[in-house]
Amino acid sequence: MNHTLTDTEIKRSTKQDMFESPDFYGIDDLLTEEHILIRNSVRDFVKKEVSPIIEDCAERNIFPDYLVPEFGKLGLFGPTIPTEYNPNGGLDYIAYGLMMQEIERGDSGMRSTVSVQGSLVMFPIYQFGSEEQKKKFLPKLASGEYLGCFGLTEPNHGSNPGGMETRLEDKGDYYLLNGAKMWITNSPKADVAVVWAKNDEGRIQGVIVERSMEGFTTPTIHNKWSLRASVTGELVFNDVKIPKENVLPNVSGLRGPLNCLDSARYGISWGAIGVAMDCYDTARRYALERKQFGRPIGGFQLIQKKLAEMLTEITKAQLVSWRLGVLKNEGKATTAQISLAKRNNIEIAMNIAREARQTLGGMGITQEYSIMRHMMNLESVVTYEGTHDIHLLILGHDITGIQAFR
Ligand code: TGC
Ligand code: FAD
Repeated sequence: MNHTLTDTEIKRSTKQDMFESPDFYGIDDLLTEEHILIRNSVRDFVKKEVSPIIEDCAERNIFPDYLVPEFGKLGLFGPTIPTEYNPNGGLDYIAYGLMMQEIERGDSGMRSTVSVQGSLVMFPIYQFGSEEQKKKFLPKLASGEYLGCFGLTEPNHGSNPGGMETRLEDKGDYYLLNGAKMWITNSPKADVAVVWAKNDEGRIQGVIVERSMEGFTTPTIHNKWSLRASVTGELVFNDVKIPKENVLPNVSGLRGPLNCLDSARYGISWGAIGVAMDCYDTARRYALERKQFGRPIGGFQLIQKKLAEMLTEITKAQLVSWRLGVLKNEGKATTAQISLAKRNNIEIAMNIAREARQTLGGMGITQEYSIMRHMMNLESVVTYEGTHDIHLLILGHDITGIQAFR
């Protein structure tokens, strides 16, 4: 990746990140030593490298791209992919979830970069790619030498990706790609894009588009109030010649991209817990320090109600994601179960962020604290990877057997 930033160009805060995670039901006892080690190493990294720079990045709308190889060194990219293709891989889905929890505790935009790279770029190449594609792309994506993006959403097709208009025409020796994708995380910086397009028969196929291909551009989307430390853009294909060896050979149909989304949505369910924990921890500390009417506000029943309800919802969400991780490890997690976890955990994170912000009074709207940034980020998280209502409809379909999408 072509880095445009160094860490010296970003203002580092000297404020220490004191985060401590709540573990009210002893969930740590359900984890292995390796899980805890991984969780703690990502937590330490976030405290040292993300928390000090993230407010400045979010304020100035800067993607700290110099962190991408650092994420690679930490093993955040594609941790469940076998070590044959990812030297840091071979881990289970609980380890992956804990990584997403910790990185999103720092910032949802950082988790976006990581989950797109791992679940939406490396996963489809690993799951549906040829041996040559796996060897060519996976090690570079795992190390962060390459940054990837995932192109499914189009200007006219968001919740309904099956209606996509991007076309892949067979020209004999090669394919020709035409169309556009919208709202693509990482796209302006990406070296490779996994793109979903319809072939001559109208079937959806996945292709690996490389930065150097003529006719391929990635304009940045500006003026976001959310995920400001993440970079989002378009993918525009104007007669892009795609070599036949860049088509993912082992999948066709919407199940290709939706299968990748299952993995990314699972990670988001853990990431949302990270955000909720950060907001709760900030509110708890503040409530013990801030005095009004001659005593800490944490002594007032209404503040205690907020904190007690936050802890209750975090604990329930932790149990949901942990159990879902076990089901994923056993290959049993269903799309509807994943929808329940993504939907629930983002909703509780949004509620907790709002209550935590109010606990801080006026200070809650400042950059001194992470809560307002998290609140703004969650507006994207509740929208991407399937909106809140789409996940409700996936659950409704599962419960009744009746599709209510159309
Ligand atoms: P439907 O008819 O239900 O299904 C079409 C085909 O797909 C199969 N299928 C799945 N396969 C694997 N995994 C799943 N989760 C699957 N869900 C469905 C299904 O069996 C069928 O197969 P076949 O062989 O019969 O064709 O599809 P539909 O067109 O009715 O749509 C269903 C719906 C609305 C649930 C789906 O399209 C959907 O999930 N929409 C939301 C779109 C979405 O989530 N987009 C995300 C874009 S990527 C993104 O946001 C990245 S942000 C990353 C970040 O920054 O973190
Ligand atoms: P629409 O589909 O137009 O939905 C608008 C509203 O209508 C929503 O409330 C929705 O719930 C509702 N709605 C739609 N259909 C129905 C229905 N059948 N019944 C009831 N209500 C319905 N996409 C990618 O492919 N790759 C990425 O990397 C990526 N990154 C993103 C990053 C950010 C910051 C954001 C904001 C989005 C990103 N997306 C990405 C796109 C994201 O997945 C879409 O925004 C999302 O799927 C919703 O699509 P839409 O925005 O077109 O909304």
